[in-house]
Amino acid sequence: MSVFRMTIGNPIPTQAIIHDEGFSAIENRPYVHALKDSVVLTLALEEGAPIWGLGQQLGGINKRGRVYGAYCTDDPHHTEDKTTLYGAHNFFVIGGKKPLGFYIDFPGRVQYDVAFTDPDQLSVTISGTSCTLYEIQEDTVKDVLIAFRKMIGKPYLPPKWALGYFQSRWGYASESDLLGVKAAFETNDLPLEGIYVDIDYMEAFKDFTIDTQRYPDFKGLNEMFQKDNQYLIPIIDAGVKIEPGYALYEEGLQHDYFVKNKEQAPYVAAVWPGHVHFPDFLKPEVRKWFGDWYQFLYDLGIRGIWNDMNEPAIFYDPETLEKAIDYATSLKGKALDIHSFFSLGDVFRNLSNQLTYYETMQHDYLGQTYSNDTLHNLYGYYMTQAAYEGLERINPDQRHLILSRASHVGMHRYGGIWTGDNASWWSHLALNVQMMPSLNMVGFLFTGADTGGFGGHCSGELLTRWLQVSVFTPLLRNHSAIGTRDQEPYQFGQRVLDHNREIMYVRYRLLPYLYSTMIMAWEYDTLMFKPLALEFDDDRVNTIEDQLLLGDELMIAPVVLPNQKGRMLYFPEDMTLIRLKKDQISLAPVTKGDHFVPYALDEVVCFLRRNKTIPIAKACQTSADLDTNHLTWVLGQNQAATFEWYDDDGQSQVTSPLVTTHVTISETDDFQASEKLCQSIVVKRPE
Ligand code: MIG
Repeated sequence: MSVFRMTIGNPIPTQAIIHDEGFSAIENRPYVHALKDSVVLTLALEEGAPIWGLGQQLGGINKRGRVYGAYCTDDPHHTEDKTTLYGAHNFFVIGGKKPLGFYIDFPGRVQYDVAFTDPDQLSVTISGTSCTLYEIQEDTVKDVLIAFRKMIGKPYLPPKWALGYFQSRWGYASESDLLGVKAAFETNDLPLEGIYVDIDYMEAFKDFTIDTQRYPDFKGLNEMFQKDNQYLIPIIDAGVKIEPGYALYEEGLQHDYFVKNKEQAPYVAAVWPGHVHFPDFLKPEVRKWFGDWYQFLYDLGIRGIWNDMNEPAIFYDPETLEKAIDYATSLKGKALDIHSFFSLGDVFRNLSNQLTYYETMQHDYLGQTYSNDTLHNLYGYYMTQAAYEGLERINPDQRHLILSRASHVGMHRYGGIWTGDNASWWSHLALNVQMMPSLNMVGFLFTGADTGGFGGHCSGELLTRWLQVSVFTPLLRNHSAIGTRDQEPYQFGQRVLDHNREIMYVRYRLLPYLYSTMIMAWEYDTLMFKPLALEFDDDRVNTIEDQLLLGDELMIAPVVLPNQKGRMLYFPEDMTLIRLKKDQISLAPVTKGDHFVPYALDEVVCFLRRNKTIPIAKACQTSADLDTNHLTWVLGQNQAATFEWYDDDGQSQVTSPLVTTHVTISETDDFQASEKLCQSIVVKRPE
């Protein structure tokens, strides 16, 4: 592996890169321009060379033709003109004959102009004078991706049950709401692995408290779920409510654990609980303290958590709000011209997440003081490290479910991410597909989007089509915002319910395959979801943005538009079409080229590559009921194939090298069903 490292100035350490053995130090590169307040990279692009990477971003798999920013931002309106989301992932690869990878190790704001202003140039603006730059040279894009993943270390792995179907909704207001959801899944014969429990469970939005009015016996409630092998996953927010007598607040104050303002007093901002302080997660002792608090939830039986608002999101700070109110007051009784009228609205509309808040916040990091703005992207990362290590101290032998909204490269070692507050829009379904490979490239394997969309009102058809996508992503969570149309799979009438049931059960049928594939991607530092262009050397595949490879075996090509009966797609080689339902598997050969493939609402369609086989389980209610001793192995257009299969108890720590089983399936095995070119066979699991 050829990695070159260039240190500019005196960079702030981020712990993103943890393996740097054998790297060559370089002094300079002609594309690096150190300016007064920034470092700018200008990279010439070959015509048509694709750009991969950048992690969580709007836009395509190929990043060309757009601007992007890396600055963790809570913006729930992911419209096309936006440039920043919740994560900051400064890794990209320029494809073409001699692929080049770059990682910009810098925790502040970075902006990318990827062949937008100039079609032949990629420029990066780093908002600071110090950073570490890594340049990765390999023969293929795939090798660059592997090299980068080796540099950043193995991803966090969730327990197997985290890959079950989870329901969620902001606004489940009480114990009876949660029990009602559980019962409705049972009555409607739908599998359910658990519920993500949003801020409504807390007392006045205070972390590590339970509202006992609405949840009189949270522990007992959790036990009711647990006896059916279901899990509750409560949310934790970054801000700690300022409230005398509240233990978390008092301890934080007493030990000087909160982020300061410029006067060295704890910084005050407002989020859900009203006025809050932010734990300074950049300090190890604060991570230890806050991490230990997860014990409160653990003792209630909780085995997974969900960290939110950790960009950190700020609704307003009291001083800025005061100024806004003063401004409004100064206009009182005046006849407003159009400018003052609009500025009045803007003053309030723009109160959230202002740059000045982050400039005011002061961290104590590695013995130095930094304003949050200069290392903004590390905050959620270290909050999630605190959660991971806290749970690890409580139970080192088990994996826990850990999900975070904000992220940075390096955080992938401590938790997964969901893609934040998307909307119930068809375009966001397409975006979900496009984002998966890029998230894998920067180390996130346990990831997925809010199925059905978070904001806005979902239609039955959109939810069904979305389930057909999420059925393949490790995180499968139907989540929606308070005030939007109810979005549980049974809220759209009998027909939609019947469709959703088929698909949700298929998730469990695919679980042995998905679990193995995720952990294999962990072991080999590869992508679980790959753009087709990484595997096929064919001009057509370079432009495909709505089909992906999943593991080494499957291609997926979901329907992401309304009112469709199927879709056109391109087969880069002969494949086997697999149609899956709760109790059916049907197979058909497809030849290389373009074909229209019917895709109904009550099935899951995927395509098996040549000389491959995958296991399909029987449908079941939760991952605990999964029967991996009786699997149907689907064999494609070949007489035999071998699958490298990983499985375990689903919760013990995974260690490398993996112990895997090579399962060889051939035509001569015990056939259960057979068609001319494709067979579905049942084999027993090898001893
Ligand atoms: O300001 O906890 O992204 O999943 O439902 C909104 C309420 C705060 C944002 C999260 C979303 C969650 C919501 N939270």
